[in-house]
Amino acid sequence: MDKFIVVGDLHLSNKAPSSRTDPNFLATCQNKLTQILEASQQPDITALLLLGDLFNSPCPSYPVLIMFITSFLQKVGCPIYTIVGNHDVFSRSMKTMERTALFLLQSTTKLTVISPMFTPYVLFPETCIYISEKPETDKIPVEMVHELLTEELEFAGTIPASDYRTEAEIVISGHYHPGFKKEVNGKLFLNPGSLLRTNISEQDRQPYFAILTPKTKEYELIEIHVLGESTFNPQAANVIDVESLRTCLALFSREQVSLSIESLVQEVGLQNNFSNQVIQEVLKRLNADRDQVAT
Ligand SMILES: [Mn+2]
Repeated sequence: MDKFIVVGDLHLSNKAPSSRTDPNFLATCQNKLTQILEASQQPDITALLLLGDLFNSPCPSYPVLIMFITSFLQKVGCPIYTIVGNHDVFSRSMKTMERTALFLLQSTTKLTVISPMFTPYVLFPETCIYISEKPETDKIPVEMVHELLTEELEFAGTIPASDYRTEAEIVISGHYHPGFKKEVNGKLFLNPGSLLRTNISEQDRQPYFAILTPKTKEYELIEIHVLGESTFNPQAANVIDVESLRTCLALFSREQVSLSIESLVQEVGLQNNFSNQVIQEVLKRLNADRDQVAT
């Protein structure tokens, strides 16, 4: 029977978010991946599904890439599939895909990116996994999506599971870091939550990954071992999250955009749960740059 390991956003990086105190954040990332790797070695696991945002930026540093390839991609025995998250490409544009680490990995490792550009869908003995096309099949359709799907309407921009139109029997989603699970008219919605806690607001959240059996719609949430609350610095709640700021700037700075930069920054800030303080600081710095160019 098909059995998948389902993992939420990874956000791998060698720089710890400023609210975290990990002495070696890359080692923290590797520790989490090792727990996934060990679970994937169970004999009945058919595939490993990653729900996007593999890295914190479209082009992570080489130490991050090397760790991910040698400690994880090369060691996992089953097929690995992912979808494109908003952190995986620049300006949310698939046109920038060729400049990203995801493109490098799907060209050189066993990682397969399920996307209309590359692989419309994948067939397993009982299950098909797809992202945006309805495959001609009688298998159990499982949709992978990187959208702000939530149990109920949480804030502007979130999509309650009951409003989501899909042909799938099971929708597994990333992007919304707290995660959720819900059944709507017999369809299962499952988001195991992000693997790494990147914001101090998440310090009390227990990260999980899931083992899903599509045929029975059964799943098990497995706890990821964490180091505890000492991982976070409570003082950091009152300071600007420098890493979020860098990420927010990096996602836009290389692209030509025709819309107002203010509205785009607001949007990316909201979508990524950046604090208002970070958003305002990004706008201030962008305006300062603009003033400098003008003078
Ligand atoms: Mn994310």
